[in-house]
Amino acid sequence: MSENHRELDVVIVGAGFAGLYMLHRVRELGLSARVLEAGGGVGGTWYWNRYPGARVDVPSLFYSYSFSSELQQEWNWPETYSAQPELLRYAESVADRFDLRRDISFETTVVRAAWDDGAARWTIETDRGDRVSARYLISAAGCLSATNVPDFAGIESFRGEWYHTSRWPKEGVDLAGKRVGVVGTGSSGIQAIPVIAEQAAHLFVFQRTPNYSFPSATKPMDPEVEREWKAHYDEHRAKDRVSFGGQHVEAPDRSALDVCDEERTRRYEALWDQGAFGVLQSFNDLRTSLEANETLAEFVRSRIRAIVRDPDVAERLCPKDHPVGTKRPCLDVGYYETFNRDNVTLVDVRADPIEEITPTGLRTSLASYDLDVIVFATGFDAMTGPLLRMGITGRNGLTLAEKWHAGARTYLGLATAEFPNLFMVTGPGSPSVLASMITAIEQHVDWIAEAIAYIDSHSYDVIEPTLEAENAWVDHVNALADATLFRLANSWYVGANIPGKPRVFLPYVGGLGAYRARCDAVAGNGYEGFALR
Ligand code: N01
Repeated sequence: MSENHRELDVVIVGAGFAGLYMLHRVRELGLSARVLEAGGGVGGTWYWNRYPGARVDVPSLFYSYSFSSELQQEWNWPETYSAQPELLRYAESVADRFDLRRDISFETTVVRAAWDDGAARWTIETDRGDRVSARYLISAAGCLSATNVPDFAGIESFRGEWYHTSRWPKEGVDLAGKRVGVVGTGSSGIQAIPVIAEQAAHLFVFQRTPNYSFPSATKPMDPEVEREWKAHYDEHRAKDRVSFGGQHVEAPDRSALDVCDEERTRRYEALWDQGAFGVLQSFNDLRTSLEANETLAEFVRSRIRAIVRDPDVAERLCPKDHPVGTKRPCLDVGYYETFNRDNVTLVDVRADPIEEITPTGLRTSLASYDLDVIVFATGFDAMTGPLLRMGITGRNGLTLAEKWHAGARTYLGLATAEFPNLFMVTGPGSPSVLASMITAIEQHVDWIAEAIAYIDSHSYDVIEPTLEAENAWVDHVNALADATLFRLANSWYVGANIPGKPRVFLPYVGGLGAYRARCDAVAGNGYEGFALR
């Protein structure tokens, strides 16, 4: 970072979809800004997650920026659900189109950020020894960017290669003829396993919790569909912005318990065959009634039993410990079918836990497995991890880790009391991961840009939520989550995947449309719930 960047209006952390658009917006306000990005290029999630089979689970006509009409008209998506290389190409093209790279420092990780109340500025330090001062600090570090590699004993002794799915080497990994172990069966594992099985000599899948996975609906883009969509893009986007999940779908109006078994199964079958998450929208009480939810859960199990030939393996793949949809559901291309291959072995590490990594592979309580490569598809310290790893200190030396010791507390998922002029794009307490991410990102970035414009035009220096507003928001987020089945799962939504992490439901379940209305009302009422100085 050069000298002349040391006194800035804004520092943005992360050059994924959130950071790129945030930079574009603050530049439009005439502010000086710098993006600090740990990776060697733009793209965030799609820069890091290069594992085999990585693909978005939202249709690309939705999962794309809406802020530039020219961009959305000119970009052509070759597939309905894009694979990682195409999404990375898109992010790179956006960075070039809006000339964003000149304000981004790559391979630069924030290690400390401290608020100076007297100067009303943040001082940000990086692993390269930079020290930069900014009026605003904006985290665009993402919800799923803090990698989780479990603390397995003996990992340093392993003589083969090991990788985490979200730190997959750019040049790829040659798995041909190798004995490969994949630990983890979340979205990443479920996408990678079928592709790895085709390459490896033998694949061992170490599964702790079986997951519900639906067939992906990905296919080549029909040019006619794309043309029609683009002709009405603004109308589609307008509906998406006020929808529940950032992607407009007709809301179901019937309970799963109000129809007979045959009709219910017919509906599940039809929506399952269409692929993607449509089946989760079959009825209106699948998220709130355990009895209704169990009808869909049992339907998914019946599909698994129909696909997987070995009944014992099928049974071990059937999720039974959590309601369907309460962990992030997965989309796959041939996941369950993979277990019919002769070169694939499923190991149940709930019944037979991993004891240690050995020089030659992995040892469970009952057996040893010789492996050349171990792939950890073990997920992330979600939502709070990226923020806490930045070493943020607010007013009076209070660290974010201290403030959030019992769980994240924010106002609107955008800001937190005692940390003035800090904004979070898709922070804990906002719809974020429960919505289509780019739609959620655009809403947050626009709101933050408008808040900064308001502060500057009213000659304020500082914006910070009141404790009262924050407490009320946290109570609201919890009350909404309590009315759903989400809390019944040991998911990363509640931090259950990270030993010692406080169990708090992190996203806002009220829907993006309702959330947007609330944020707009807050701004319309002169930033109600915020103290402006
Ligand atoms: O991570 P996960 P992910 N021993 O946390 C297991 C998004 N995403 O990277 O369930 C043994 O879901 C763990 O087991 P358990 C999406 O939002 C999207 O797969 O904790 N196993 C689990 O099976 C997704 O939800 C896309 O019992 C251990 C797995 O590792 C989120 O990212 C694609 C273990 C981790 O699953 C995270 O997905 C990919 C241990 N010590 C990701 N620790 C798409 O758009 C963990 N596990 C399609």
